[in-house]
Amino acid sequence: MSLNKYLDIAPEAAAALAAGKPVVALESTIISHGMPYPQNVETALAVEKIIRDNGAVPATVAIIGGRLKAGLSEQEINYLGKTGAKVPKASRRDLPVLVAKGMDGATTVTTTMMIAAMAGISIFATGGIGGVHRGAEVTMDISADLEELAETPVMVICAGAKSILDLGLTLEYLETKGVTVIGYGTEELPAFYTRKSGFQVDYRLDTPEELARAFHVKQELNLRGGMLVANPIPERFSMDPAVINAAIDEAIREANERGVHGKATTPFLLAKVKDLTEGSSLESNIHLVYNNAELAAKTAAALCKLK
Ligand code: PSU
Ligand code: MN
Repeated sequence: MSLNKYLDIAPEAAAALAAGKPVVALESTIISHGMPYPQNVETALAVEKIIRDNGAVPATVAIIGGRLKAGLSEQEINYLGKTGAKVPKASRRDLPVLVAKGMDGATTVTTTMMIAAMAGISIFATGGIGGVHRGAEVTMDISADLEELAETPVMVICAGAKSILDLGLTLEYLETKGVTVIGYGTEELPAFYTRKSGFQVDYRLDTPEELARAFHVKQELNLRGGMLVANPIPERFSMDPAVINAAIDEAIREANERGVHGKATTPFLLAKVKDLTEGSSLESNIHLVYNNAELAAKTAAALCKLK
């Protein structure tokens, strides 16, 4: 089954979608650029298992050989993990050329939302989204993820955003674009490694059923765009804010010093923070993704019941 000549929906996901069963999309930048091998592959496979254990079918999204893939085989996940940062990070503007040239691409939140929507998948679990960078009033560095949330009908379940970004400006931008931001069990936007950021979200919802109902109403009202759910990292894996914030400040200082810009900025900052925290952040990163995968599977199941 294919709704688009460039799109391949994996058989398991296609069967689930055709039967009205829950499917959860996952991104691949987190595999190729977000974690080292082999933890990236182990995590990607473990996340798929968590989704299955919670009653949904996983569909990891990527571009392979110029094909838009909704659902990958274990070999394809292995390939993306081993090839790592040599797989080009693919945001919206990268898609046409990568596909035309038959290249690979690691999908960001933006392109994962796009491909999920093409495939008919409504729920997507990830770690953190891109946003408005600190200093954006000068650099204009604002992630395409925010525009995609405004346009594409997919619920993104994340652990908030890292304070490599300006979280206050990120929320302002989302408000301007009409994106509903929901805290899961919290009134505060979590900051990825920590449960708190000091910034309030629009709404607090407390169950997968409530999330599903809000998204369902958005669809029935024909409101375009997605919805952002910020699910705080479990307490026992959350980091000391002083440690993580010092690492982030240092990473931003180095990026400015070296003149890092454009699509390299986010990967540079993430890699630097990881180095500076000696991998203690990796464990947290892995567990917050697990936590989001579980919530996404339950929400996808609840959404199917409403249809
Ligand atoms: N933030 C994270 N981890 C990530 C990313 C962002 O904490 O892995 C990745 C996601 O794929 C996100 C992308 O969609 O980086 C945003 O990149 P940019 O800022 O260049 O739009
Ligand atoms: Mn950017």
